[in-house]
Amino acid sequence: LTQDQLKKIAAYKAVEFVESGMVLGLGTGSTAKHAIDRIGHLLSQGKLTNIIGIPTSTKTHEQASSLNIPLSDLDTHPVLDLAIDGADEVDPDMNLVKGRGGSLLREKMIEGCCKKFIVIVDETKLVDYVGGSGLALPVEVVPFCWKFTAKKLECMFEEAGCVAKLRVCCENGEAYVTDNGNYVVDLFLKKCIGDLRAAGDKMMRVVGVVEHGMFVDMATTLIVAGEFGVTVRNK
Ligand code: DER
Repeated sequence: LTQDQLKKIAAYKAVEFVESGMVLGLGTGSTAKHAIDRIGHLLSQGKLTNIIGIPTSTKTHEQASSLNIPLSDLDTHPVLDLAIDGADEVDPDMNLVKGRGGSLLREKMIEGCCKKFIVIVDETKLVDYVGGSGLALPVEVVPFCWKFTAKKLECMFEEAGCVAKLRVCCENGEAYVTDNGNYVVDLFLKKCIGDLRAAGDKMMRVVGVVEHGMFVDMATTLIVAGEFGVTVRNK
């Protein structure tokens, strides 16, 4: 099975938890895309009714609109029944790294308001500890003096061998701009940063930081698709 087929299996499994009448947080990324496609299909078949979607990005908003999923926002629905979203990394305590798709702020806002947050991944996303994969730990920052903010973050996690890099659009080398008009500084860590909540709180004290991509103690259910099948684990 390819990675995308595994993502689809995990996504479809998560949609089994969707009930008619729910207000749903719709995630962003290639795994969540499969879940949104599935929800749209079940709505078109009348197998699901009265669903309201709260999209976590303009990209998801466009996909859900094209599938005729009724959409709304947090101002209208401050409490959601269920959110389904992917993740870049998942540790044994179901803490996540998210944001490599650039949508972490709206994802964290929306997924923080859900009674249930189902994370859907293929097995390659499982890690022993967050930030240890050597891949990006995204931090959304204001564009104003982003270098100053990036340097502050780099120094803050010096003992973890932190290197901060501005995320650029591959095409033109320009800074990537989020749906919220901010930049993303990716932190590359060589060692574990210890207590994730404490590390996240430290990051948030840097004034130019808007939000970080560690989702600590937010997921309630983890669905993993691997070569030996799909597992569902509740927190
Ligand atoms: O950017 C994000 O937060 C995405 O949800 C990401 O974490 C998962 O993306 P993927 O499903 O394309 O791997």
